[in-house]
Amino acid sequence: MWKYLKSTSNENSWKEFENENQMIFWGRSNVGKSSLINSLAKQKIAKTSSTPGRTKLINYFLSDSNKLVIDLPGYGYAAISKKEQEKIARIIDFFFRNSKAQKTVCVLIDCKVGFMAIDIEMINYLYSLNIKIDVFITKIDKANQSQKYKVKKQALELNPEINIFMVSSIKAQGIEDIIEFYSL
Ligand SMILES: Nc1nc2c(ncn2[C@@H]2O[C@H](COP(=O)(O)OP(=O)(O)OP(=O)(O)O)[C@@H](O)[C@H]2O)c(=O)[nH]1
Ligand SMILES: [Mg+2]
Repeated sequence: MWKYLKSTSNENSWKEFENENQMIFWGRSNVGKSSLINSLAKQKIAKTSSTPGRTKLINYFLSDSNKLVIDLPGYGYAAISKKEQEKIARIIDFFFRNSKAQKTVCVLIDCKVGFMAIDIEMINYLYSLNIKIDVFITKIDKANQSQKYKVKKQALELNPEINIFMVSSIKAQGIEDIIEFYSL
């Protein structure tokens, strides 16, 4: 059984989890981060919404195998106030720059939309901090073959060795592969 640990906007919250091996979910707002966590957990443990900007805090969970899973607020959503966006960006940047924990950032990309300029910007930022990323292509239930092919190609152009997972949280496709690969 996965466990919900805490939701916080405290910029030092990560300090108590420094010894954990972390799996961090990040991506554009509304891409399906919280939904994927619920599918992996097989319970509604993370808050989701059809309105972008749902996750505003750093959310910590523990998987079945006691791996720390972190759900971050999404980026690229202009409709929350500039002040709030800046506050969120500052907390996330502080965390990425200072936490020395073993971490994999799973960058989620909507299969129908593909990589946008802001995704590339965030990925380059993570690379500049020497943080390893894997790519999760979401909402594959809504995409056609050519969209799937195109987004996979874009990911491989970024890095030919990158780990790519194709998922649908709604249809539970690709979920077991992720659980197995990350030993969740
Ligand atoms: N068709 C389809 N819709 C999905 C899938 N995963 C998520 N959604 C929908 O996408 C919307 C956003 O999902 P969330 O999981 O809240 O997205 P998020 O990335 O956590 O968004 P923020 O917290 O705002 O950053 C919801 O309406 C979900 O039902 C999927 O696999 N397929
Ligand atoms: Mg969310």
